[in-house]
Amino acid sequence: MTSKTQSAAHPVEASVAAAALAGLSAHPKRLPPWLFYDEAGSRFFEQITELPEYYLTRTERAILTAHASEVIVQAAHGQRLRLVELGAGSADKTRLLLAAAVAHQGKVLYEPLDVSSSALDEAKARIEREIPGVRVAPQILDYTQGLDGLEPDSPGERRLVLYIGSSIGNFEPRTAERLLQRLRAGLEPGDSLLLGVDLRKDEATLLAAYNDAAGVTAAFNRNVLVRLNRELDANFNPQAFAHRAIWNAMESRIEMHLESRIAQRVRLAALDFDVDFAAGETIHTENSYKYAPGAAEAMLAEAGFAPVGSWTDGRGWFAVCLGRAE
Ligand code: AVI
Repeated sequence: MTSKTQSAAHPVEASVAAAALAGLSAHPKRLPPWLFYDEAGSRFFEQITELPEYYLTRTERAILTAHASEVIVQAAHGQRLRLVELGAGSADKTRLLLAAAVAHQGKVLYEPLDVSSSALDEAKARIEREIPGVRVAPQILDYTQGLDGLEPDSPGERRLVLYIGSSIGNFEPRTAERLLQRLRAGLEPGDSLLLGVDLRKDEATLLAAYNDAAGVTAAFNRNVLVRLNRELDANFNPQAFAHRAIWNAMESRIEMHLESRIAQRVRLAALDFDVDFAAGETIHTENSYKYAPGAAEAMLAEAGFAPVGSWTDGRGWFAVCLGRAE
């Protein structure tokens, strides 16, 4: 967990302070994407998932609607299954898998892992109310550090870890590989991992998904500056930064940036730190990697998960891959 230090005005989250200081001192400037997800940012993200241009969520949901039972049967492999989710639950998509697990084995234990207890409490109340047969046991855990801290499987039980929603795509390939290896190290042979990844497709479709007509993604991107204003007593004018989404074909990723419309100096008072922007200078706020067909399966295999199944939609836009720990 992050520690808090005091500033004159209010407590400053040390991880936020460190990320802002390092990122805004770097060349080119950058901020890590986890900074998006304060309360307002999480709300913007929920709105993004419903945008007409943001095909990811509805495409993955369609895949799971068609194949949830198959996923559960394959993962269970004749044993009782227990579901762990990295993140506090992707709402209706998780629900499809939980309902399939209840249909398959009567009752199921569901353990969402997150760093924030409020997101977990909400997930627990909602899911237990809506799907009888599911017992929710939330765990406050930073899964990027591995799964130590989870109870081991009971005899006759297997674990299915859900890492859906293309969340892995926000990590650099090396970091993503290391994360999968860490997850594998925390599992027993026979346990499995379900990975949802976004696939490469035509540039116009990709760009539209990250540059929607209603401007929700732009607001999501700029919200990081609003957060720094609040938490670090900064004086960013968010409207003085343009939202930019670009397709980097070499790296196979969508990049999000905030581009300074003018030459300006911004003060982060809680850090006693001033930062200068030239007109047109950018802050790189996010990468969203798009995988070639077969790449996610290869990455799973590399981390020690044997391929069990891989499902996609009719257009081949998104893939959900199941790997079993060997
Ligand atoms: C959370 N993650 C998978 C989203 C993505 O598509 O990379 C975050 C996002 N950024 C802009 N729109 C959505």
